[in-house]
Order: sequence, then structure tokens, then C-alpha cells
Amino acid sequence: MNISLNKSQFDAPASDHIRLCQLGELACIQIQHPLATALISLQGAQLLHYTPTGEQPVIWLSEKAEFQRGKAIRGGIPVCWPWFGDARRNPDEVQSCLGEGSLPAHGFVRDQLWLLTHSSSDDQGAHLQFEHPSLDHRSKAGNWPGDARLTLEMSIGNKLNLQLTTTNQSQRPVHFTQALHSYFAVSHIDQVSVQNLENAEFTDTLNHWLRISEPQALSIQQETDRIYHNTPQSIQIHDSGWQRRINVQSQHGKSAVVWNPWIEKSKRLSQFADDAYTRMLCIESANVLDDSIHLSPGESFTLDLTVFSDHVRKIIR
Ligand code: TA6
Repeated sequence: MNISLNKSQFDAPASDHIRLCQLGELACIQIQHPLATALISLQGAQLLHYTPTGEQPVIWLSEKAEFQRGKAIRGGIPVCWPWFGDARRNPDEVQSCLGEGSLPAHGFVRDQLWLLTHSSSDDQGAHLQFEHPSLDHRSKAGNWPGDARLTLEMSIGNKLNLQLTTTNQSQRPVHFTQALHSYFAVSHIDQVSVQNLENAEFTDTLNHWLRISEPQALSIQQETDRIYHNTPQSIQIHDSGWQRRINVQSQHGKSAVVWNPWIEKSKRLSQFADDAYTRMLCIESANVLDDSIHLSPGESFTLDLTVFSDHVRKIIR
């Protein structure tokens, strides 16, 4: 299925494994590679689907997702930038960079059109680069007075790798928070535990933002919305239903957000079926709160994410 995009949106030629397509109002890139299939929306440079060949889907997209211009899409890997969550709950130095415009949850780039500036494929997978074209213009609109270059590189094969790079192109320091807000697909939330966050300190946003830690592996038995600090480079989702482990690795994301809306919040969420909480779990690789990023003029920072799944015969929960 092809779509004609105007030249400015798609500067890179399609290849055998990379095609343009349309989903609702949105132009998307479809990846059909021997190692994996994927779907990415040019709006938000948002990966929507990712399934390694022969595996269950690794990334979850809401069955009720809507594909409308300017509207955030529920699921996949939304890019949260230049602030995470509620702008007014960010560190003071991040808030000092905010403009006068509206301050939507998770920043303003996930519902804006990005440019695909590179696409290629080889026997390892498909490789894409996206750039947010209007940061300078957008900042003039008052949302964010910084002048930065924002790119997202994706490699899609038997592993998924994302590299979100911010370059401060202004003459002043810039402070921001960010997250790759990954929604992972699970067999059933009751079959899942999160490993490697034992004893890690976290801020519980549902318990007065208290900072606590727990000695045991995390299983989800209620609404969960935690910001972990100083996280290890590798976190695992153990899924005994699908007898697999999803490895979520980030070298420079020193925060990790674990979120499941559970029963009551699911009923209030947009683009979200009442029972969808049983099929998904967010583990978001991030730089938030104490881990906010400060860039001097000309400096760059890359938030990286590598995801892959492996079979686990017997999972001890
Ligand atoms: O990921 C944690 C979180 O901040 C939750 O509090 C919840 O709001 C979630 O993000 C989804 O946010 P969204 O704006 O995409 O509905």
C-alpha cells in the first residue's frame, strides 16, 4: 500500500524492506524485513509496532488507537521531550526553560510531524533517521525558547535500537527531561514480573511522590506509576505466559518509569479498552527528575534504548 507524500516529508528513498503507507490521517513507514516487521508514524517519529520474526509482538499498540493529525497515539514508543509528564512537576531549571505556550503532558514533539532524513536496510535490519524539523520555529511559538536539533535514529532487526539525540544550537544552556515511553506487549499482566529493579529507589507518584525502595522483584497487582532512579543498564520483563523475557537496556537513561493503569484508570484513559491493562506494561527509559539533562551551547546528549526478547524455559516468579 503506497501513499504519495510531499517531498519535504520524505527525503530518503524507500528500499525493498521499507515502504510508505497511510494509517488513518497519518503517513507511516512500514518495515518488512526477514528479521522483523515494524510500523512507524512520521507524526512523532513514533514506533507503533515491532515484532521480531517468529516471536510474539514486543511493542504494544492500543486496539483503540486513533490516527489523527495532532493527536497523541496510545501505545508504541512515544517520544516525550523536552519535558516528561506534567511540565510543572519538572525540576526548576527545566521549568525555567519553558515558554508561555500550552504545556501538554510529555512535551510537544510526539504529536508533530518529523522528517525522515535517512532510510536503508541490510542483512542486519532496517535503519532510519528522523529529525524534528521545527524546533527553532516551534520555540518561537512560545512553547520552548530553546534552539535545539532533535534526531531519532532507529535500527530494526532481531533487536530494536533507538537513539534520541538533542544538540543545543543556542548560545545559552538548556535543561530538559525526556523519555522513550515504551509500551510493551505481555501475555497477561498477572504472568509478569519486572527484574533488576529490586532495592532501586523510586518515586511513587501515586503515594505523595514519596521516595522508597522494595527488596523484591516487582509484580503488578494495582495501578503502578513509579519513577526509578539510578537504574541499572538492563531491566527485564519476565513473562511466564509467553515464556519469554523482554530485555530493556539503556546506557544513558538513568531513570526508568514503570506504569500500568490497572482497572479503574483504564476506564478513564483515552484510546484504551477497559481490559487493555492486562496486555501491556510500560517500562520507559528516561532522564527525569534528578536525572534531568543540562547542555551547554553546542553540547549533545543521546538517550539510547535497546530492546530484545529471548525465550526462558522456566520462569521463577
Ligand atoms: O508513563 C507514566 C505517565 O506519566 C502516567 O502518569 C500516564 O499519564 C502515562 O504517562 C500516559 O500519559 P499519556 O499522556 O500518554 O496518556
